[in-house]
Amino acid sequence: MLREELSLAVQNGKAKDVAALVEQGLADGETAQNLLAGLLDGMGVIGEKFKNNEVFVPEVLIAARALNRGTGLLKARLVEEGVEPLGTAVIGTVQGDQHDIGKNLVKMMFEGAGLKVVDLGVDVSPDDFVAAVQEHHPQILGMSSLLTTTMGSQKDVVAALAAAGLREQVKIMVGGAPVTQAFCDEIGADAYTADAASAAEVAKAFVTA
Ligand code: B1M
Repeated sequence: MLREELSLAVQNGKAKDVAALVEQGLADGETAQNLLAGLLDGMGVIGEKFKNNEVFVPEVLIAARALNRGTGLLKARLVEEGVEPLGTAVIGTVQGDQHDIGKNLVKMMFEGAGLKVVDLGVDVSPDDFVAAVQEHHPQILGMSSLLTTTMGSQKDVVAALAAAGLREQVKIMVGGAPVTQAFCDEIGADAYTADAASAAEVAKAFVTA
């Protein structure tokens, strides 16, 4: 019941209601894990609707803000309960590219799917992607490019990972408006998805395989 209420509050982007429900749940002795499940259910529904063009970027951002309010309150308790993230993803917008709205959506959807995300931000060089893989040992490396002039940097990152002997340690996911499945295949990445919700589904499948 509370799980459904939490899910609906996230879907409706009601951050205050999410906070109140989480606090009520914790006071009533609910586990943080169960409360988190309600939050993730809500983001799952939004992700699906976003994919089907039933909701758009603003609704996703508002739902994500509500989700983050809830996970912020649960963080300490989840650590106490020993809840581990499903896996880790390092993501960033490639070198020369400042666009981050799509990348931020991917981050939110990844977090909504239960992944820990290390966000490298924008204008990330191949060396910085490599360093992040060495430091965080992610299962997933996600790159976003919005410019035809920067998408080639995704290829450089794949090559830099190979040169560092790290290529087989991560699944490389690519996306962004000019990126296509054919380009993904050409540069030797592991997955292309057209939208953030599909990216989260694929990432979850990779880490739970
Ligand atoms: Co720029 N821009 N921009 N821009 N901008 C575009 C991309 C452009 C198509 C506009 C146009 O000319 N029609 C064009 C690119 C042309 C091209 O290369 N083919 C362009 C240009 C040229 C430029 C500048 C060069 C302009 C200039 O200065 N002359 C400049 C470049 C700066 C730089 O990066 N070095 C520039 C700057 C900017 C702003 C800073 C003003 C701003 C960015 C603000 C920001 O991001 N914080 C901006 C914006 C907002 C846009 C448009 C209008 C919107 C992009 C966007 O956020 N879309 C865009 C035109 C348009 O698309 N209508 C445009 C919404 C977002 C949710 O979509 O990021 O595609 P998107 O993400 C999608 C999918 O692609 C996917 O998931 C999301 C949906 O769920 N996805 C992934 C994204 N990453 C993924 C990763 C994955 C999987 C899926 O796996 C890891």
